[in-house]
Amino acid sequence: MKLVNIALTCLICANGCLPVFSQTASVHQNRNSQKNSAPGDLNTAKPTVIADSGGTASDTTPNAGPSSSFRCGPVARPSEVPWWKNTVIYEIYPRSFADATNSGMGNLKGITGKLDYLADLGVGALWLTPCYPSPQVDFGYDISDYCAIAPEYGTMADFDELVREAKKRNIRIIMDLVMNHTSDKHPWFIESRSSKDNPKRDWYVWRDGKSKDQPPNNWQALFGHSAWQFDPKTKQYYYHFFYPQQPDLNWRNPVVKKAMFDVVRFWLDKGVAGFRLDAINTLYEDPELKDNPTKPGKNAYGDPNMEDKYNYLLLPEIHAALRDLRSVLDKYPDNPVLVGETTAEDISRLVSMYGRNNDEIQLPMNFRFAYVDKLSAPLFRARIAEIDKNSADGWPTFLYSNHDRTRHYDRYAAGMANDSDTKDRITKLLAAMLLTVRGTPVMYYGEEIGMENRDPQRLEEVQDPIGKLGWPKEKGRDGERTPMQWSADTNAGFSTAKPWVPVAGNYKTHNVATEEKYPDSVLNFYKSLLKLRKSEPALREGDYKALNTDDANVLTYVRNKGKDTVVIALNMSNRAQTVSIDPASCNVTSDNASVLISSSPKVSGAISVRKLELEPFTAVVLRMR
Ligand SMILES: [Ca+2]
Repeated sequence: MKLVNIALTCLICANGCLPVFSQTASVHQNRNSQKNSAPGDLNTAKPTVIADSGGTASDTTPNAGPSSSFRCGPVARPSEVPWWKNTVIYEIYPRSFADATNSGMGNLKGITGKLDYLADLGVGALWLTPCYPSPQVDFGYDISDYCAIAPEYGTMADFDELVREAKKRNIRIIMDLVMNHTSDKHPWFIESRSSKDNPKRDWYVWRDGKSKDQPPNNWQALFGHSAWQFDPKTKQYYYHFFYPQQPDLNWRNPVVKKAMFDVVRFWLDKGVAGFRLDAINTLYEDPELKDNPTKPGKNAYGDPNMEDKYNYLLLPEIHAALRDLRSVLDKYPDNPVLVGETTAEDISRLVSMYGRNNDEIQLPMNFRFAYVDKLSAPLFRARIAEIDKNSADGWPTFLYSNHDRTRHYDRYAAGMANDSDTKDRITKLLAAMLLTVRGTPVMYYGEEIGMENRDPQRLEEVQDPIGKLGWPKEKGRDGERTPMQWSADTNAGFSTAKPWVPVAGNYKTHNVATEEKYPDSVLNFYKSLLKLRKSEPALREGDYKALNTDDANVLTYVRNKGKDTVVIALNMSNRAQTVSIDPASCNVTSDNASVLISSSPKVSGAISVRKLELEPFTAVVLRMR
C-alpha cells in the first residue's frame, strides 16, 4: 500500500480573537481492502478467556470538569505515572458514531448516549475528530469557528454535558486541534483577504506571483494541483497545503500563535484532557519558498510527483512552537496530553516530536507501525523495537486505523483471506498486539466489532473531496468513515434516517448487539483484553523484551514488572506453528504458564512454554509461574 500524507482541517473560534488550527492526515492512495467479501457467521475461533484477578487500573481520575479555576492553577507536576500512559484512546468520528436525532448524521448527544457502552468496553479517553463549525469542505478540518460546536453536531451545552457525563465514567475527552490552517470562511481569513493593509493580512501566507499567471513556486497541494490560489481582489496568491478553502496560517506571525493558544486555553478551561494535533508537519514553510524537487511520473491527481521538501519537512521552528504549546498545557492540572499526527518517513523524525527534554508531544502517533502493510512478525518486531528503546525516552503510541486509513480488518487480510472467520481471527490477533505491547493504544471506532471498509461503488456516492478529485484511482476516505454498527437493524441501528454514507456490508453479523451475545465475538475478545490490561501492571507499565527474534512467523515478547511476567505469542502466519520459549529469557525458572487469554480454545489452562502450539493467526497471552 502506498501511503501519502494528507491534511485535514478544522477550526475553532469564530470571534476574532481566537486562533485556527489545521490538521494533516495521513492518507493512502492505493487500497487493499477486501470490501466485497461476503459477511459470514460470527467467528468460530473461540477465544479462551480466563479471568484473572488483579490490581486496579491506575487510569482512574479523568480530567477535572469544566472550571474556570484551571486557567491560573498551579503548574501541574506529572504524577508517578501520568494517566495517558495507562489509558486506551478511542477515536470517534462524530458524523458516524451515533445519531441521537435521527438526522442521518451523528452528533454529540449520540456520543453521550453511548458512554455506558464505551465505559463497559474499557477505553479511557475519547478523541473527537473536529466538531467545530465548518463549511465541511474537508469534513470538519476546515474550521470557521474554533470556539463553538457545529450546529449539526449540537450545542456547547451538549458538549459540556458530554464532558460531564464522560467524567462520571472515568473517561476523558481529547479535542482535535487544527493549527495549520483555517477555513476560508473563518473571520480571520475574510479580513485577511479584504485588503493588503488589513491588520490580519499577515495572519496568512500571501505572496506575489513569480510572474504573470505564475504562482510563487511549484508547491503542490496535498489534495491536488498548485498550493497557491490567486485572489483577484488584491492580485496576490495565498498558500494552502490542503484545499484552496483551507488557507495556511502564517505561524511566523507571533499574533497567530497567541490566538491559537487562546483557543487551547478555551477548551482546557472546559475540562478537555488534551488535543490531537492535526497535520503538525505542515505548520511551517521554507521562508525562501524554494521550489520542491520533482520526481518521475504523475500522482492520482495528474500532477507531477514531487518531494514536499520545503513545505512539509519538520522545519526546526516547529519544535519551539510545540514547546510553547506544551507549556500552555503544563499550567493545567491532571497532565493534559498532546497526541500528534506526526510523520512516518523515518524513526528519527518521529522521535524528535517528543522534544529534547520530553517537552513537546507526549504521544506522537506511530504511523510507522500503522503503515506495516502485511502480517509480518519481523516487520512488526522491528517497528516495535525502534520506538520501544528510543533516544528521547518517549512513550510509544500505537494504532492501526483512523479516519484517513483503510480499516485494518480489511488491510491485513488482503491477499490471504476473504472469509469473515479468518478476518476475525486476524483482527483478534492484531487486537492482542495493540493492547499488550508497551505503549498507549489508539483504537478507531468500530475496530472492536470488526467493522470492514465500504468504499463508494460509484462516483455519485462519493462524499470525500479526495475521492471526487481522484476517482476512480483514489476512492477517498468514505470507506473507513461508515456509520458505527450498533445492531442488525436497518442502517445498522445508527439512525432511522438515511445515513450520510452507507453502512458497511458486514453489519448484519458484526455489530454491537449481536456480538455482545456471543462470548467468542471480536467485541468480547477486545473487552477481555482491555480488562486484562487494567488488571495486569506488566501490560501497562512493564518492560518490553522481544523473544525468539529470528522467528519469521510468530511475534513473541515478554512484559515484566517486578514479579509479574506476561508472555505474548502471536502467530502471524496462515500455518500452525510451534514455539519454544526459554524461561530464562523471561527471567523465570519454570516453564509453567497459565493462559490468560487465547484466541483459540486449544490453548488454555496450564501449559509449558517449551512447546507452545499455535493454530494459524492465533494469539495467546500467558502468565509465567
Ligand atoms: Ca503551514
